[in-house]
Amino acid sequence: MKVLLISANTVRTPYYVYPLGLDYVTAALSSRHIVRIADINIMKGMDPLISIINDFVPDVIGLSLRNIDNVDSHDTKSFIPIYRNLVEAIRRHSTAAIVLGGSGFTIFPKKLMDILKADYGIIGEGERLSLLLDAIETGGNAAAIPGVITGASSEAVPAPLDTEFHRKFDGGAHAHYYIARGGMLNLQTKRGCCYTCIYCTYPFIEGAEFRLIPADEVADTALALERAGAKYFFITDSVFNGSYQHSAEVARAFKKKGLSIPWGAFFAPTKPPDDYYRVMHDAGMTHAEFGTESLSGPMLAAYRKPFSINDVFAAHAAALDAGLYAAHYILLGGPGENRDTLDETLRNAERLEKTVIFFFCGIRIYPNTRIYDIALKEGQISKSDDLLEPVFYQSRSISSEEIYRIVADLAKGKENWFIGTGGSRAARLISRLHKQGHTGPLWEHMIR
Ligand code: B12
Ligand code: SF4
Repeated sequence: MKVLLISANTVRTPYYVYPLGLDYVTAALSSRHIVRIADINIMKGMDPLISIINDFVPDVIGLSLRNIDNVDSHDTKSFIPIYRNLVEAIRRHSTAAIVLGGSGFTIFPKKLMDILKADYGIIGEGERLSLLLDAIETGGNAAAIPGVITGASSEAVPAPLDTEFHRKFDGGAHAHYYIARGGMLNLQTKRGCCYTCIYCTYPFIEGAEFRLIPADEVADTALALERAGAKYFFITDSVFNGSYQHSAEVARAFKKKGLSIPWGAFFAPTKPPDDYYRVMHDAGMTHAEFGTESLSGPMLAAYRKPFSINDVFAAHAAALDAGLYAAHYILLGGPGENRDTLDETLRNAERLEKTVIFFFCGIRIYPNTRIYDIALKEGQISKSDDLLEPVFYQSRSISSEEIYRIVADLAKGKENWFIGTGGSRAARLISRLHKQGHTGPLWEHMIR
């Protein structure tokens, strides 16, 4: 069969993100299929896509839906209209079966099937497209494949793959588009997350257990990114240090194989083993992005974070001692947030030295999370709300507007405190620096 895989993502802030998921989907498809990738980010308007469709005449078109909205409680942008236009244009020029997939799709499968009138969807890992193609070819029962949803079938919980998964990275023109715009590519070392933070979709999207990619295989892929011209890569794992042992093995494999480009990852600020961050730094790591979320004891407990305030300071100090840049993400306004917990977080944030802090004022409520159940119980949402249009949790004791005002006031004059990812001002700055040849996420320039 001829399969056209389209990355529908057009978001370029905080920076361009290479559509990693499609490398995995492609790798899983049998060589008897002819597969092409089209990336909407690279195209000017719809005409180039229509030309590809007319030339290639695909039997199946897979659409990767990564982002649903920008998750900004004060300036919400939905990407659904872009996807709707895209599907309408495809339908005008092709009779191919349309299959939806991707992390955004996985959070809202049924609703997106309804809106986009697709033929099939794959909830969770898209490697199962291989089984779906077999079913389409042979007239088999597609709806019986785990994770596959059809217009008629009901929503299912994504069952994590019980097979290995591999990446097919060819380093061609597609990768070069991203390399030319900031030099950044991305890398996965494992899937899943075993923690249970109340607001988080990642265990639902990727599974609740870590599934590790062998360290040597990860390092070989990292080398392939470097050879293709990447100047930096970001590790997309939910939490890189979720397994201290595996992440250290990966870092050692980078070093052993002679990787020379810098890289960064998301970390949980749990108390690290001795020398952990030195091992990371020795292997070329430069940026640690900590998912700290709060610096108030009661709020860390309410969010079910697997660390304490002391752990945060210990992890921060260890990262700095090792010579790394450290940033913290803070999520304000969850269940139990009040003026005291907010003040505690802000006071402690002021004590974090040599860092950049990104404050998010308002937690988006996603289905299949604990905060969804809390919001339901509190009457903030009802079972019929589909939440595709973002709804942000409201603490009973302090409004998100008040939180925003207090943080914005305090952030004035602090060059290293940002609301959200810094909005269009930060995005313009990053884009300018990337054009000047700087590489990486660039927040190190704001460290104070
Ligand atoms: C890493 C990450 C980032 C990093 C990316 C760094 C980098 N250089 O790659 C950073 C921090 C920059 C980032 C930024 C943003 N992110 Co982000 N990010 C993630 C994260 C944790 C992993 C994404 C990833 O690469 N996964 C690994 C790859 C291999 O998996 P995958 O792409 O999902 O593909 C698999 C399946 O989805 C499926 N699949 C994919 N495509 C297709 C296509 C077909 C046809 C099929 C069948 C299947 C399929 O198969 C693949 C293999 O199994 C996800 C959460 C998560 N755990 O998924 C959020 C996530 C995608 N991000 C999200 C958001 C919102 C954003 C931002 C918009 C936030 C913001 N306001 O700045 C920006 C957008 C950036 C951009 N330019 O697009 C949301 C999207 C949901 C939503 N509400 O829209 C997610 C889901 C997190 C969440 N809140 O739940 N992000
Ligand atoms: S917030 Fe991080 S540590 Fe917590 S469940 Fe999500 S990915 Fe795991």
